[in-house]
Order: sequence, then structure tokens, then C-alpha cells
Amino acid sequence: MHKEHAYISLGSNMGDSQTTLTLAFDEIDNLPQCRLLTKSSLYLSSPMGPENQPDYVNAVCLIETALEPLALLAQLQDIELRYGRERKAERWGPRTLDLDILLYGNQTISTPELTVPHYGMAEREFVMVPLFEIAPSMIMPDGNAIALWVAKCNLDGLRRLTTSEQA
Ligand code: A4P
Ligand code: MG
Repeated sequence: MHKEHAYISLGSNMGDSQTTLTLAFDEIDNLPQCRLLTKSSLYLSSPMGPENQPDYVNAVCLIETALEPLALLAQLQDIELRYGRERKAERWGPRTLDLDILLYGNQTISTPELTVPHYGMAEREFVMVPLFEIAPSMIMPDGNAIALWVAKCNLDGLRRLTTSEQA
């Protein structure tokens, strides 16, 4: 069976976000034809978008999967729904759990349902820093080292939660 590596981002700012993300790692590991290989620390981050919403907890993980990209997306959306996700009209509004596919092998995907690499990842410190933690020598799709992407991020609103702070 052909397997690919994929990076998934996790975000939450409603409910018990730390617990949700910790459980979400297990949910991802338990998906059919998926295995969790590496997970980042949890990070606290100020909201991108509307400011009148709670801070986020963010993380990234690496999986090995035999699911095709759209099948993987459907499985991730199923987890989101089971954790109480409601899709609202407001862009970038609060959510109990958001799971995005950042990278899938070295594929470029551009369909109405799925854009890979994820369109906003380069500007998002809450994605790039946890990604750098688990893949420090990664070469990004534009051919540059991940460290260069991280160096361009504004890290002011981001803080790694220490082990003792994590739920
Ligand atoms: N979709 C397309 N490409 C992908 C992909 N690579 N991975 C489509 C996952 N989904 C992808 O997503 C809308 C549609 O995008 C999906 O149906 C899928 O087919 P959604 O999860 O329903 O909605 P969304 O997440 O609200 O989309 P949006 O507006 O893109 O939100 P973002 O960009 O994910 O931003 N601040 C901090 N600090 N931390 C955060 O994690 N997150 C957001 C949400 C805002 N501010 C944040 C954070
Ligand atoms: Mg999403």
C-alpha cells in the first residue's frame, strides 16, 4: 500500500482547547490507514482575524497515511464535527477544533475543496513555529529552508506551553 507523509495543523479557541488538541492527536492516530508519527508542543497564540475572541491553542503533527488527500480531509472534518465544530459565516471566527492539511507529500493540490500547501501557512507563526519544532530541516515548497520562513514570521503573540502548563 502506498503511503505518504502529511502535516496537519490543529487549532482551537473555544471550550477546553488544550484537552481538545490532546485528544485530537489520538483521534488522528486512530483514523483508518493513518499513523501519528510526531506531534509538536502546544502553543498559545493571539487570534489572527477578529480580535474579540479568545486566544488560540495551536499545534502541528506529522502523520503517515494511505488515505488520498480528499479522503483524509473528510476524516479530519469528521473529527472536527465530533468535537462540536459549527461552521459559521464569520471568517476566522472562534472554533472548538480546526484541522487543516498543511502539506501532503510533495503534492500541489488546487481544487474547490482542497488547497495544498495550505494557502495561509507561510504568514501564520502559529503554524510555522510548531512545524519548525518537528521538522527543523524541512525544505519548503518554494525551495527555501523552513528556518527562512520562520524568520519572516512575527512571533510576538506566540508562546510555547511548557510541559507543566499543559493539561
Ligand atoms: N480547505 C481547502 N484547503 C484546505 C486544507 N488544506 N485543509 C477547505 C483543510 N481544509 C481546506 O474550512 C473551509 C474549507 O476549506 C473546508 O470545507 C475545506 O474544503 P473550514 O475549516 O470549514 O473553515 P475555516 O477553517 O474557518 O476556514 P478559514 O477561513 O480558511 O479559516 P482559517 O484560515 O483556518 O483560519 N488565529 C490563531 N492564533 N490560531 C488559529 O488557529 N485560525 C483561524 C482560522 C483564524 N485565526 C486563528 C486561527
Ligand atoms: Mg479548517
